[in-house]
Amino acid sequence: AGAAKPLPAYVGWKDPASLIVHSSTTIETKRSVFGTSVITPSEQLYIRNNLPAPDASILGNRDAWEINIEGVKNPRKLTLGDLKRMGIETTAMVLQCSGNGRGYFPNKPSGTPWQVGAAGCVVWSGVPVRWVVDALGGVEAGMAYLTGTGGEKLPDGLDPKSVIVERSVPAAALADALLAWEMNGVPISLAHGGPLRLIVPGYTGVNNIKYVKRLAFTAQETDARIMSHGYRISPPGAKGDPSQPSVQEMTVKSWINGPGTDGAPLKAGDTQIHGVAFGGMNAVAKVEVSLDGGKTWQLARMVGPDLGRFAWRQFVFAARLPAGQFTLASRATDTAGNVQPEQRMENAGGYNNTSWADHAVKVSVA
Ligand code: MSS
Repeated sequence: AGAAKPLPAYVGWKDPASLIVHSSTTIETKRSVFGTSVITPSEQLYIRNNLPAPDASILGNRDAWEINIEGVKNPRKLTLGDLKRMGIETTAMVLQCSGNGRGYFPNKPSGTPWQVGAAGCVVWSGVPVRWVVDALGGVEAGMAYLTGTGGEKLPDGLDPKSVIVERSVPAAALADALLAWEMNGVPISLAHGGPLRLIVPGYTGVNNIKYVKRLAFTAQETDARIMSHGYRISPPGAKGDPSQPSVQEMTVKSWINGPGTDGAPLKAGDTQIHGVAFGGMNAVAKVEVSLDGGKTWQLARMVGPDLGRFAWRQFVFAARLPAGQFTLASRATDTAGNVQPEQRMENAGGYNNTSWADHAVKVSVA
Protein backbone atom coordinates (compact mmCIF):
# COMPACT_ATOMS: atom_id res chain seq x y z
CA ALA A 1 0.00 0.00 0.00
CA GLY A 2 1.16 3.53 -0.78
CA ALA A 3 1.39 6.35 1.74
CA ALA A 4 -1.96 7.53 3.11
CA LYS A 5 -3.37 10.43 1.08
CA PRO A 6 -3.40 13.73 3.01
CA LEU A 7 -6.70 15.38 3.93
CA PRO A 8 -7.85 18.06 1.48
CA ALA A 9 -7.98 21.64 2.82
CA TYR A 10 -11.77 21.84 3.34
CA VAL A 11 -11.57 18.93 5.81
CA GLY A 12 -8.15 19.82 7.17
CA TRP A 13 -9.73 20.06 10.65
CA LYS A 14 -10.61 16.32 10.67
CA ASP A 15 -8.59 13.63 12.44
CA PRO A 16 -6.43 11.98 9.75
CA ALA A 17 -5.66 8.96 11.95
CA SER A 18 -9.39 8.05 12.03
CA LEU A 19 -9.99 8.28 8.30
CA ILE A 20 -9.37 6.48 5.01
CA VAL A 21 -9.00 9.04 2.20
CA HIS A 22 -10.30 7.43 -1.01
CA SER A 23 -10.25 10.76 -2.88
CA SER A 24 -10.64 14.46 -2.03
CA THR A 25 -14.44 14.03 -2.00
CA THR A 26 -14.76 10.49 -0.58
CA ILE A 27 -13.35 9.91 2.91
CA GLU A 28 -14.45 7.17 5.29
CA THR A 29 -14.18 6.46 9.00
CA LYS A 30 -12.00 3.50 10.02
CA ARG A 31 -14.04 0.67 11.48
CA SER A 32 -11.78 0.37 14.51
CA VAL A 33 -12.33 3.98 15.63
CA PHE A 34 -16.12 3.95 16.06
CA GLY A 35 -16.50 4.20 19.82
CA THR A 36 -19.33 3.10 22.09
CA SER A 37 -20.84 6.45 23.06
CA VAL A 38 -23.39 6.81 20.24
CA ILE A 39 -22.41 10.08 18.57
CA THR A 40 -19.78 10.09 15.85
CA PRO A 41 -17.41 13.02 16.47
CA SER A 42 -17.38 15.46 13.55
CA GLU A 43 -13.59 15.02 13.21
CA GLN A 44 -14.18 11.34 12.41
CA LEU A 45 -17.34 11.57 10.30
CA TYR A 46 -17.15 10.45 6.67
CA ILE A 47 -17.37 12.80 3.68
CA ARG A 48 -19.04 12.31 0.34
CA ASN A 49 -19.32 15.22 -2.08
CA ASN A 50 -20.52 14.63 -5.62
CA LEU A 51 -19.23 18.07 -6.61
CA PRO A 52 -16.36 20.00 -5.06
CA ALA A 53 -17.53 21.82 -1.92
CA PRO A 54 -18.43 25.50 -2.45
CA ASP A 55 -16.07 28.29 -1.45
CA ALA A 56 -15.83 28.77 2.31
CA SER A 57 -17.03 32.35 1.82
CA ILE A 58 -20.63 31.01 1.85
CA LEU A 59 -20.16 30.70 5.63
CA GLY A 60 -19.16 34.37 5.94
CA ASN A 61 -22.64 35.55 6.90
CA ARG A 62 -24.58 32.39 7.70
CA ASP A 63 -27.85 34.09 8.58
CA ALA A 64 -27.94 35.79 5.16
CA TRP A 65 -28.03 32.40 3.33
CA GLU A 66 -31.19 32.25 1.20
CA ILE A 67 -33.51 29.37 0.40
CA ASN A 68 -36.49 29.41 -1.96
CA ILE A 69 -39.50 27.51 -0.68
CA GLU A 70 -41.75 26.48 -3.58
CA GLY A 71 -44.85 24.36 -4.11
CA VAL A 72 -46.56 25.83 -1.05
CA LYS A 73 -49.56 28.20 -0.97
CA ASN A 74 -47.33 31.23 -0.34
CA PRO A 75 -43.94 30.51 -1.91
CA ARG A 76 -41.18 32.65 -0.48
CA LYS A 77 -37.48 33.24 -0.25
CA LEU A 78 -36.38 32.89 3.37
CA THR A 79 -33.02 33.58 4.94
CA LEU A 80 -31.39 31.32 7.49
CA GLY A 81 -32.02 34.16 9.93
CA ASP A 82 -35.77 33.90 9.18
CA LEU A 83 -35.70 30.11 9.65
CA LYS A 84 -34.04 30.45 13.05
CA ARG A 85 -37.00 32.53 14.20
CA MET A 86 -39.54 29.92 13.08
CA GLY A 87 -38.63 27.17 15.53
CA ILE A 88 -36.00 24.70 16.69
CA GLU A 89 -35.97 20.92 16.95
CA THR A 90 -33.13 18.43 17.35
CA THR A 91 -32.88 14.98 15.73
CA ALA A 92 -30.21 12.32 16.14
CA MET A 93 -29.87 10.19 13.05
CA VAL A 94 -27.70 7.82 11.10
CA LEU A 95 -26.17 9.56 8.10
CA GLN A 96 -25.16 6.78 5.75
CA CYS A 97 -24.07 6.89 2.13
CA SER A 98 -26.22 4.76 -0.18
CA GLY A 99 -23.01 3.01 -1.25
CA ASN A 100 -21.78 2.16 2.25
CA GLY A 101 -20.68 -1.51 2.12
CA ARG A 102 -20.06 -1.38 -1.65
CA GLY A 103 -16.52 -2.60 -0.98
CA TYR A 104 -17.92 -6.03 -0.07
CA PHE A 105 -19.56 -6.58 -3.47
CA PRO A 106 -17.34 -9.20 -5.15
CA ASN A 107 -17.94 -7.85 -8.68
CA LYS A 108 -16.46 -4.44 -7.73
CA PRO A 109 -19.17 -2.03 -8.90
CA SER A 110 -17.83 1.36 -9.95
CA GLY A 111 -17.94 3.92 -7.16
CA THR A 112 -16.09 4.24 -3.89
CA PRO A 113 -15.39 0.81 -2.28
CA TRP A 114 -16.71 1.90 1.11
CA GLN A 115 -16.56 -0.69 3.88
CA VAL A 116 -18.55 0.28 7.02
CA GLY A 117 -17.28 3.82 7.44
CA ALA A 118 -19.48 5.88 5.10
CA ALA A 119 -21.84 6.25 8.05
CA GLY A 120 -22.09 7.96 11.39
CA CYS A 121 -24.65 8.92 14.00
CA VAL A 122 -24.95 12.69 14.30
CA VAL A 123 -27.26 15.25 15.88
CA TRP A 124 -28.84 18.04 13.87
CA SER A 125 -30.65 21.16 15.03
CA GLY A 126 -32.88 23.18 12.77
CA VAL A 127 -36.50 23.94 12.03
CA PRO A 128 -38.90 21.12 11.11
CA VAL A 129 -39.88 21.43 7.44
CA ARG A 130 -43.52 20.99 8.40
CA TRP A 131 -43.43 24.14 10.53
CA VAL A 132 -42.02 26.14 7.62
CA VAL A 133 -44.65 24.68 5.31
CA ASP A 134 -47.45 25.51 7.75
CA ALA A 135 -46.19 29.09 8.02
CA LEU A 136 -46.36 29.38 4.23
CA GLY A 137 -49.95 28.14 3.98
CA GLY A 138 -49.35 24.41 3.48
CA VAL A 139 -48.35 22.24 0.53
CA GLU A 140 -50.08 22.96 -2.78
CA ALA A 141 -52.45 20.28 -4.03
CA GLY A 142 -50.99 17.49 -6.17
CA MET A 143 -47.40 17.76 -4.98
CA ALA A 144 -46.15 14.21 -4.46
CA TYR A 145 -42.45 14.99 -3.90
CA LEU A 146 -40.18 17.06 -1.74
CA THR A 147 -37.27 18.21 -3.89
CA GLY A 148 -34.08 19.74 -2.49
CA THR A 149 -31.40 21.51 -4.52
CA GLY A 150 -27.75 21.88 -3.54
CA GLY A 151 -26.10 25.29 -3.74
CA GLU A 152 -22.83 24.34 -5.43
CA LYS A 153 -21.53 26.48 -8.28
CA LEU A 154 -21.86 24.22 -11.31
CA PRO A 155 -18.93 23.60 -13.64
CA ASP A 156 -19.07 25.67 -16.84
CA GLY A 157 -19.84 24.10 -20.18
CA LEU A 158 -21.92 21.20 -18.86
CA ASP A 159 -25.67 20.68 -18.89
CA PRO A 160 -26.64 21.78 -15.35
CA LYS A 161 -29.07 18.83 -15.07
CA SER A 162 -26.19 16.43 -15.60
CA VAL A 163 -24.26 17.63 -12.54
CA ILE A 164 -26.57 19.45 -10.12
CA VAL A 165 -27.19 17.74 -6.78
CA GLU A 166 -30.97 17.76 -6.68
CA ARG A 167 -33.02 14.93 -5.20
CA SER A 168 -36.69 14.19 -4.67
CA VAL A 169 -38.18 12.15 -1.83
CA PRO A 170 -41.86 11.35 -1.30
CA ALA A 171 -43.59 14.45 0.09
CA ALA A 172 -44.60 12.40 3.14
CA ALA A 173 -40.95 12.54 4.25
CA LEU A 174 -41.66 16.10 5.34
CA ALA A 175 -43.07 14.65 8.56
CA ASP A 176 -39.55 14.15 9.95
CA ALA A 177 -37.45 16.46 7.75
CA LEU A 178 -35.43 19.37 9.13
CA LEU A 179 -33.78 22.41 7.64
CA ALA A 180 -30.70 22.20 9.83
CA TRP A 181 -27.99 24.74 10.66
CA GLU A 182 -26.25 22.91 13.51
CA MET A 183 -24.47 19.51 13.62
CA ASN A 184 -23.14 17.94 16.82
CA GLY A 185 -23.61 21.18 18.71
CA VAL A 186 -21.92 23.66 16.38
CA PRO A 187 -22.89 25.50 13.17
CA ILE A 188 -22.64 23.00 10.29
CA SER A 189 -19.17 22.96 8.73
CA LEU A 190 -18.76 23.62 5.01
CA ALA A 191 -17.81 19.98 4.49
CA HIS A 192 -21.10 18.74 5.97
CA GLY A 193 -23.33 21.23 4.19
CA GLY A 194 -23.26 24.50 6.11
CA PRO A 195 -24.75 26.99 6.38
CA LEU A 196 -28.02 25.07 5.76
CA ARG A 197 -28.77 21.41 5.06
CA LEU A 198 -31.92 19.45 4.31
CA ILE A 199 -32.08 16.46 6.66
CA VAL A 200 -34.39 13.57 5.82
CA PRO A 201 -34.06 11.14 8.74
CA GLY A 202 -34.13 7.46 7.79
CA TYR A 203 -33.18 8.14 4.16
CA THR A 204 -29.76 7.40 2.66
CA GLY A 205 -27.05 10.08 2.58
CA VAL A 206 -27.64 11.46 -0.92
CA ASN A 207 -31.13 12.64 0.05
CA ASN A 208 -29.69 14.99 2.68
CA ILE A 209 -28.92 18.02 0.53
CA LYS A 210 -26.02 20.22 1.62
CA TYR A 211 -25.95 24.00 1.05
CA VAL A 212 -29.65 23.69 0.29
CA LYS A 213 -30.85 26.69 -1.73
CA ARG A 214 -34.27 25.47 -2.86
CA LEU A 215 -36.91 23.30 -1.23
CA ALA A 216 -39.79 22.60 -3.56
CA PHE A 217 -42.91 20.51 -3.34
CA THR A 218 -43.22 19.17 -6.86
CA ALA A 219 -45.64 17.02 -8.84
CA GLN A 220 -42.83 14.98 -10.40
CA GLU A 221 -39.43 13.76 -9.32
CA THR A 222 -36.64 16.03 -10.50
CA ASP A 223 -35.14 15.07 -13.86
CA ALA A 224 -31.63 15.92 -12.62
CA ARG A 225 -29.35 13.05 -13.61
CA ILE A 226 -28.39 12.26 -9.99
CA MET A 227 -32.09 11.38 -9.50
CA SER A 228 -33.17 9.99 -12.88
CA HIS A 229 -30.18 7.76 -13.60
CA GLY A 230 -27.91 7.93 -10.57
CA TYR A 231 -28.53 6.09 -7.31
CA ARG A 232 -30.96 3.59 -8.86
CA ILE A 233 -31.20 -0.05 -7.84
CA SER A 234 -30.31 -1.51 -11.24
CA PRO A 235 -30.00 -5.19 -12.07
CA PRO A 236 -26.36 -6.35 -12.26
CA GLY A 237 -24.91 -5.31 -15.62
CA ALA A 238 -27.69 -2.77 -16.34
CA LYS A 239 -27.49 1.04 -16.41
CA GLY A 240 -29.59 3.19 -14.09
CA ASP A 241 -32.91 4.51 -15.38
CA PRO A 242 -36.01 6.16 -13.92
CA SER A 243 -38.07 2.95 -13.99
CA GLN A 244 -35.88 1.36 -11.30
CA PRO A 245 -36.23 2.03 -7.56
CA SER A 246 -34.23 4.93 -6.18
CA VAL A 247 -32.22 4.75 -2.97
CA GLN A 248 -34.50 6.16 -0.30
CA GLU A 249 -35.42 4.65 3.06
CA MET A 250 -32.65 2.73 4.82
CA THR A 251 -33.36 -0.74 6.16
CA VAL A 252 -32.18 -2.66 9.21
CA LYS A 253 -28.41 -3.07 9.49
CA SER A 254 -25.68 -3.64 12.06
CA TRP A 255 -21.99 -4.38 12.22
CA ILE A 256 -19.31 -5.07 14.79
CA ASN A 257 -16.70 -2.36 15.30
CA GLY A 258 -14.37 -3.95 17.82
CA PRO A 259 -12.24 -5.14 19.32
CA GLY A 260 -9.76 -6.61 16.87
CA THR A 261 -11.04 -4.88 13.73
CA ASP A 262 -7.71 -3.07 13.34
CA GLY A 263 -6.10 -6.48 12.71
CA ALA A 264 -4.19 -6.64 16.00
CA PRO A 265 -4.65 -10.03 17.73
CA LEU A 266 -6.88 -10.07 20.83
CA LYS A 267 -5.73 -11.39 24.19
CA ALA A 268 -7.46 -14.65 25.12
CA GLY A 269 -10.06 -14.30 27.88
CA ASP A 270 -12.85 -11.85 28.54
CA THR A 271 -13.68 -9.53 25.71
CA GLN A 272 -16.45 -7.00 25.06
CA ILE A 273 -17.57 -7.20 21.45
CA HIS A 274 -19.27 -3.97 20.39
CA GLY A 275 -20.97 -2.48 17.37
CA VAL A 276 -23.82 -0.40 16.02
CA ALA A 277 -27.34 -1.25 14.84
CA PHE A 278 -30.07 0.84 13.24
CA GLY A 279 -33.39 0.24 11.60
CA GLY A 280 -33.61 3.03 9.02
CA MET A 281 -37.21 4.14 9.48
CA ASN A 282 -37.85 1.91 12.52
CA ALA A 283 -36.13 1.55 15.86
CA VAL A 284 -33.96 -1.50 16.54
CA ALA A 285 -35.65 -4.22 18.59
CA LYS A 286 -32.70 -6.57 19.13
CA VAL A 287 -29.21 -7.51 18.01
CA GLU A 288 -27.73 -11.00 17.98
CA VAL A 289 -24.02 -11.78 17.81
CA SER A 290 -22.33 -14.86 16.37
CA LEU A 291 -18.80 -16.01 17.17
CA ASP A 292 -18.84 -18.73 14.51
CA GLY A 293 -19.65 -16.91 11.29
CA GLY A 294 -23.42 -17.17 11.70
CA LYS A 295 -23.89 -20.82 12.71
CA THR A 296 -25.15 -19.91 16.17
CA TRP A 297 -26.46 -16.62 17.57
CA GLN A 298 -26.80 -15.08 21.03
CA LEU A 299 -28.55 -11.92 22.16
CA ALA A 300 -26.40 -8.81 22.59
CA ARG A 301 -27.12 -6.09 25.16
CA MET A 302 -28.02 -2.56 24.08
CA VAL A 303 -25.91 0.05 25.83
CA GLY A 304 -26.05 3.81 26.16
CA PRO A 305 -28.83 6.28 25.60
CA ASP A 306 -31.61 5.69 23.09
CA LEU A 307 -31.64 8.82 20.91
CA GLY A 308 -34.74 7.86 18.96
CA ARG A 309 -35.68 5.65 16.06
CA PHE A 310 -33.41 7.36 13.51
CA ALA A 311 -30.25 7.06 15.63
CA TRP A 312 -28.18 3.94 15.93
CA ARG A 313 -27.97 1.88 19.12
CA GLN A 314 -24.70 0.56 20.40
CA PHE A 315 -24.61 -3.06 21.44
CA VAL A 316 -22.17 -5.08 23.51
CA PHE A 317 -21.69 -8.82 23.77
CA ALA A 318 -19.45 -10.15 26.55
CA ALA A 319 -17.58 -13.26 25.44
CA ARG A 320 -14.73 -15.35 26.80
CA LEU A 321 -12.60 -16.19 23.80
CA PRO A 322 -9.92 -18.91 23.81
CA ALA A 323 -6.96 -18.66 21.42
CA GLY A 324 -7.95 -19.23 17.81
CA GLN A 325 -9.63 -17.64 14.81
CA PHE A 326 -13.18 -16.29 15.04
CA THR A 327 -15.61 -14.88 12.53
CA LEU A 328 -17.69 -12.33 14.42
CA ALA A 329 -21.05 -11.33 12.97
CA SER A 330 -24.05 -9.31 14.13
CA ARG A 331 -27.65 -9.42 12.99
CA ALA A 332 -30.24 -6.79 13.91
CA THR A 333 -34.05 -6.94 13.94
CA ASP A 334 -36.20 -3.81 13.81
CA THR A 335 -39.43 -3.11 15.70
CA ALA A 336 -41.47 -4.11 12.63
CA GLY A 337 -39.87 -7.58 12.73
CA ASN A 338 -37.57 -7.07 9.73
CA VAL A 339 -34.40 -9.12 10.16
CA GLN A 340 -31.06 -8.03 8.70
CA PRO A 341 -30.48 -10.41 5.77
CA GLU A 342 -27.57 -12.79 5.34
CA GLN A 343 -27.04 -11.84 1.69
CA ARG A 344 -26.72 -8.48 -0.03
CA MET A 345 -29.23 -7.56 -2.71
CA GLU A 346 -27.15 -7.65 -5.90
CA ASN A 347 -27.34 -4.43 -7.90
CA ALA A 348 -25.11 -2.72 -10.42
CA GLY A 349 -24.33 0.34 -8.31
CA GLY A 350 -23.40 -1.54 -5.16
CA TYR A 351 -26.06 0.23 -3.08
CA ASN A 352 -27.88 -0.61 0.15
CA ASN A 353 -25.61 -3.41 1.35
CA THR A 354 -27.08 -4.66 4.62
CA SER A 355 -25.74 -8.24 4.46
CA TRP A 356 -24.61 -9.51 7.85
CA ALA A 357 -22.34 -12.05 6.15
CA ASP A 358 -20.52 -9.30 4.21
CA HIS A 359 -20.05 -7.30 7.41
CA ALA A 360 -18.72 -10.21 9.48
CA VAL A 361 -15.16 -9.74 10.66
CA LYS A 362 -12.34 -12.23 11.25
CA VAL A 363 -10.34 -11.77 14.42
CA SER A 364 -7.47 -13.77 15.83
CA VAL A 365 -7.11 -14.44 19.54
CA ALA A 366 -3.66 -15.30 20.91
N1 MSS B 1 -25.47 17.55 -1.05
C1 MSS B 1 -24.87 18.36 -1.96
N2 MSS B 1 -25.30 19.64 -2.11
N3 MSS B 1 -23.82 17.93 -2.70
C2 MSS B 1 -23.37 16.64 -2.61
O1 MSS B 1 -22.44 16.30 -3.32
N4 MSS B 1 -23.62 14.44 -1.57
C3 MSS B 1 -24.60 13.56 -0.96
C4 MSS B 1 -25.21 14.18 0.30
N5 MSS B 1 -25.66 15.52 0.07
C5 MSS B 1 -24.01 15.76 -1.69
C6 MSS B 1 -25.07 16.29 -0.89
C7 MSS B 1 -24.10 12.20 -0.61
S1 MSS B 1 -24.06 11.02 -1.88
C8 MSS B 1 -23.87 11.80 0.68
S2 MSS B 1 -23.56 10.18 1.07
C9 MSS B 1 -23.99 12.78 1.80
O2 MSS B 1 -24.25 14.11 1.35
C10 MSS B 1 -22.67 12.78 2.58
O3 MSS B 1 -22.75 13.65 3.67
P1 MSS B 1 -21.43 14.04 4.47
O4 MSS B 1 -21.84 15.15 5.38
O5 MSS B 1 -21.06 12.80 5.32
O6 MSS B 1 -20.32 14.33 3.56
MO1 MSS B 1 -23.93 8.97 -0.80
O7 MSS B 1 -25.61 8.32 -0.76
